[in-house]
Amino acid sequence: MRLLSAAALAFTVTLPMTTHADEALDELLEARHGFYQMLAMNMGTLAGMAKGETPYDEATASRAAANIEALTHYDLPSLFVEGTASGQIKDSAAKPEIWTNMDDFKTKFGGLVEAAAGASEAVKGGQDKVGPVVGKLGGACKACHDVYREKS
Ligand code: ASC
Repeated sequence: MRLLSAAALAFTVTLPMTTHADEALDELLEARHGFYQMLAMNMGTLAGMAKGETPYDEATASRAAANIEALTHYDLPSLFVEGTASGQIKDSAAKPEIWTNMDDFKTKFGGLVEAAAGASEAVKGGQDKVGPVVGKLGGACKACHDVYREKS
């Protein structure tokens, strides 16, 4: 009897559905998704103006571009912690290749940093200024997604 309850106790102790480590990784993934969501929202603002779907507004365009610039000053690669690749954690679209090519992954992010530099000024002066900025930013997004993001 005593033995049985010890076994039962061991069972409940060793079988929690999630561990602290899992929760930390889930939180990390949530932060990562939030980062991309903020990027996408601001990209959406610029893309809408570039396509003429929303009226050009210089202040709004410049603010969206400034937000993107600010986001690129965050150390995004630091959120790509081991154990958060697709297949390792739910809802991750990060290809495992990121971790075997971390230097290149960082270079790809550097491409976005470069594309975003000066964007808040570059979108000023008229609707025709937005398209080239969106093209540059979108190109940097795509260069990384083509190699390191799972197709959804
Ligand atoms: C966006 C967004 C992306 C990129 C990509 C560029 O606005 O959400 O993932 O641009 O579509 O090719």
